[in-house]
Amino acid sequence: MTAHPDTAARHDVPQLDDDPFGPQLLEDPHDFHARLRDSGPVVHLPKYDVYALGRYAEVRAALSDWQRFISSAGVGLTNFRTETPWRPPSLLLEADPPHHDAPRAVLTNVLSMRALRRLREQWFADAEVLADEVLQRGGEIDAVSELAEVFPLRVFPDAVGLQKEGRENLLPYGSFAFNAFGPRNALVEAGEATIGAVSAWIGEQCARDRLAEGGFGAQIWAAADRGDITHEQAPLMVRSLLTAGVDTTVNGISAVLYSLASHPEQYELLREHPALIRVAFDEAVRFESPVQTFFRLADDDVPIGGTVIEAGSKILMFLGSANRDPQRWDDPDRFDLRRDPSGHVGFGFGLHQCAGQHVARLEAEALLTALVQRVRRIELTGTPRRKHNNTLRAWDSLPMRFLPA
Ligand code: HEM
Ligand code: OVM
Repeated sequence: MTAHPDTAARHDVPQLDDDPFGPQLLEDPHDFHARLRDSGPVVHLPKYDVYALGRYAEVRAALSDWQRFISSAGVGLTNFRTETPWRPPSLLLEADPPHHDAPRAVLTNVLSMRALRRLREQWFADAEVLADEVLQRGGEIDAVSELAEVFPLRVFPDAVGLQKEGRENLLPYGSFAFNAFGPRNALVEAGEATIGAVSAWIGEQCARDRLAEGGFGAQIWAAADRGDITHEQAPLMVRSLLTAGVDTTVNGISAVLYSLASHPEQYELLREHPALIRVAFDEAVRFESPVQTFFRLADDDVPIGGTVIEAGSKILMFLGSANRDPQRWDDPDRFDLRRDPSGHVGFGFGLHQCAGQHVARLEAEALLTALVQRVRRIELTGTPRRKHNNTLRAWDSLPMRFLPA
């Protein structure tokens, strides 16, 4: 199990005994992140025998160095070289060049800003309808179940070309997949009883004859017809959309709503300057980092920070910590629309940088545009509750009041 049997004997690497996947740190990781960054450029976590990167410079360097920090052994704790993954590996997320190249080129095209232009008008109209519905109900809602989950589920499955029936499987599938990047703790075990049926539904929807004409799914199959990818690859690429495309945006939208509700002066600034809407979403992705962590595997001995990460070791990159590294960001714990959040690693960086980031940004832009036009102020009316997930910084409930303009 250990890449280096003499783990405990190493004196050149700082160690932290914390469990980043335990309930305490999932509830609030920020103090741990600060200790991680302060301990050194690389820290050993004996609990899982992995190396941890918490500083912006090292996280970004690791994300950039796909030759030495590889993804094909899995980007979770499970080492695909020695353990069996819970499902066939992703052709995108869990692949290295050259295998990664063709699927990535196809998906980059299907989800490009240019390709999304045809969705913009409909998504903005859908957002207006939803915002009006919220206000008609009096504006007092749980922003998770009545807004952040509703909007992506109204627009994204239609854009993929999914049938209506069974869409309730999408959130549980994504939630399980993101938990499965962590250790097999209680969060994973809680999903195991139902994941078989949920996975079966997801698998069925990836077939060509299930996907409506013109959608992202059909476009992936069309790429196979052109020979850009094989027909065997197409269903697994559709599966990537169904895995990564919903829970991420739900928590991204939750993050920006929470950030604006808890920083009313920033919401006021946004209403005065709607041109800041896209900055607001990226600043929320930096500030909250809805995807907190991903792993790599060292394909070679890698010298880093005066020590050596041995070949075969797993490396845990803390995106959420890098995104609040005071060496990179002024006043990192402040949600501030006047800063330039670009360069954050909330969507990753380099070869594997989020293929769906334009989808996420368009969803958020549509929703925030509808809100700033209609809502004068967003208030928290109760205590927000986190939902623990091994990878996602998620919410169970965000009680809010939307005051009409
Ligand atoms: C990759 C975050 C939304 C599809 C990634 C990665 C991150 C990320 C951090 C990099 C993984 C790595 O380096 O190993 C997010 C966040 C989102 C979001 C924070 C929302 C706020 C989406 C959406 C889709 C999507 C909406 C699909 C429509 C993907 C895919 C990859 C990916 C397919 C793998 C790309 C590759 O390996 O080449 N995402 N994502 N994501 N994301 Fe997203
Ligand atoms: C995938 C994928 C990509 C990004 C994130 C993710 C569950 C999955 O290609 O299946 O998380």
